Parts: sequence; structure tokens; C-alpha cells
Amino acid sequence: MILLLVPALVQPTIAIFLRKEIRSLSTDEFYEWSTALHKFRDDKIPDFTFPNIQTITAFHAAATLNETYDQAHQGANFIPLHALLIRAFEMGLQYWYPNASSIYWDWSNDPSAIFTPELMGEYDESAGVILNGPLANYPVGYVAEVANEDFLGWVPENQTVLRHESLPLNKEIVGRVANQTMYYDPPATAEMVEACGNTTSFRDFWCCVFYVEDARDSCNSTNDSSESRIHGLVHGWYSGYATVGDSLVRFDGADLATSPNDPIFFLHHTNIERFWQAWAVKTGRFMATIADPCGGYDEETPAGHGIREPFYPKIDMVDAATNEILPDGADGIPDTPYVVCGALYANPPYEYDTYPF
Ligand SMILES: [Cu+2]
Repeated sequence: MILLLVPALVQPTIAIFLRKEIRSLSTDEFYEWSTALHKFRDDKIPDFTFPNIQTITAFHAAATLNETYDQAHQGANFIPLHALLIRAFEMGLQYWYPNASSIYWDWSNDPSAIFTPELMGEYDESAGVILNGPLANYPVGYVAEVANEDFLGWVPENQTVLRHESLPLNKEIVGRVANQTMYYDPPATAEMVEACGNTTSFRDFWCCVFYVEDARDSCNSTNDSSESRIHGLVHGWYSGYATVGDSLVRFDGADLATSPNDPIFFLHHTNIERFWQAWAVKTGRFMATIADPCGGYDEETPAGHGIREPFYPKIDMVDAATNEILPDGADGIPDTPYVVCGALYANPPYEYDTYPF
């Protein structure tokens, strides 16, 4: 007799679709994906939490610039919050092109190879737009793009300073100058990624993937090494310097808050999400339980990062009863890392073509 071991949390109720590396898409597939991206940017989807990409940027910025603490990055929320945004981005694309998915960029392998006229395009620093290819004219010089109603609608009234103090809103910022010489090439290696696969707690895992100066305390000193800088190194690599007025500023994704305005953000973060899924398969799903679907998420995180603390701004996309992410929520309960883990970590509707460890 053969015993099939089925993890208790996996509920195979949703059709599983595939997330692929950008370079493994056919020309037609990437063209369709890009067309959906333009539509998601320029049009509006009715009855969807994020009617366009700009609103994802706005939510991300508002969470980042929360007056208590950066709720998007500097704590354990970093993983589930970005996974939710990646899934929301994907749902937006799928509205316009049902076969779309969140494609990823494996930047540990010849990272420059995607900034070509066939794929993500070359970038015009002075104009702030993508010059050629299917994404031609997509603006990545972003500040003007977010200073609109869609953006401000997410931001609490008392939160008037929306940006890091060194990068005030409405300054002209240039978005992407990939492969700057002051960065490693590749920005992070497959070995560094693999090291994250060897972590045995959720805390060590997210700390390994994420790194900025301010997170050092919450990640503790053992993570002050190159292995812990992966996410930020890649942002810096593809953004290079940002120009703010007359000066050059080196910053995360050019800006930690508004980085989703460059579509490469979603490919980078889908890759990060791929690590989470790989870790789930390798370790986490063994650790995940009904009571703790995040598999060891540490409650002792900075303010705003508790596993049962609602994301802020509040958002409702997860239907906790079915463990599904729906376009406009279903249960009326603000989402938390806990329910996102239940939907995406224990019950993802997608899988990847390859896993890094
Ligand atoms: Cu972010």
C-alpha cells in the first residue's frame, strides 16, 4: 500500500498556474505580458483593490512611510506584505490578459541580459522612460507619476511627508541606470541565495533576504554580512544613482517607498517570493501549522510587524475562510501577515518553473 503524504494546509481547490523567469517566455508571451502591464498602468480595473499599478505604489509607499515604523520592510512583514503585492500585481495583469503571471528575474545569472530591446528595454536617463522594446515609453522616473489622487488616497492625512527626508516628494528623480560600476556583478550570487535556503527560522530567513541599515537591530548582528544584503543590493544595482536636484543619491530601488513605479520591481520581488516558496518547500511547510501558517514567524517584531497585526493602511484581499486572495476581499476583515501566509505560503495558487534551493 502506498501512503500519500498530503500537507494538511494545502487545499488544492485552485488551478495552479506557473510563474516563469522572464527569459523563458516566448516573444509572443512577453509581448502579451507587456501589453497587460501597459493596460494595468493606463486603465482602471473596476471593483479591484488596486485599480491600477499606481495604487500599488501608493499602498507600498504609505506602508513604508508609516509614522510608527516602516511596515513594508524593516521587520518580518517584509516577506508576506510583498508577496501579497506581487499577487495583487499578478491579478491586475490577469484581468487584462488571463494567461499572465508574475514573471521573475533571476538576477544571480547574467542580470544585464534582460535590459535589452527584446525584454525590459534600455533606459533613457534624461527622459526617465524605457526607450525601446515592448515596454517602450513606460515611465520609470517616478515622482510625478505618484503625486496624484490615486496615490494620495492611500495616504493618511497626517502623513504629509511622504518620502524619506533626503528625498522629499516632488523632487525630480531619475529612476534606473542598471549595472552601475560601484555594485557587484551580479548584484547577489546564487551562493548568497542558497545560504538563505539553509536558514532554519523565519526570522533568519527574512533577515537573510532583506537588508538595510535600519534593519540591522531587528536582524541582529549575525546578519551583518553580505548574505543578508540580497534584496537591497539588487535594488541598488538596477537603480544606480538617483539624481535629486543637483546631487546624486544612492538609495534602495532609487527609493524604498516608491520603487514599484519601475516594473523591474515586480520581477525582482517575484524572485524574492520564489525564495519564500522554495524555503516553504524545503523547511517552512514542515514548520507551518494551522495556528502558525507562517511557519515560525516571530511575534517579537517591530511595531506594525506582528503576525496578527493588520497591515496599515488597511487592506482586505484575503478571504480567510477559503485561504484565497480575491479582487476585493470577501470577509471584511483587514488582512494580516497571518492570513497572507495562509493564502500564499500554505496554499499558493501558483508554482515556479524552477526553485533556487
Ligand atoms: Cu518594498
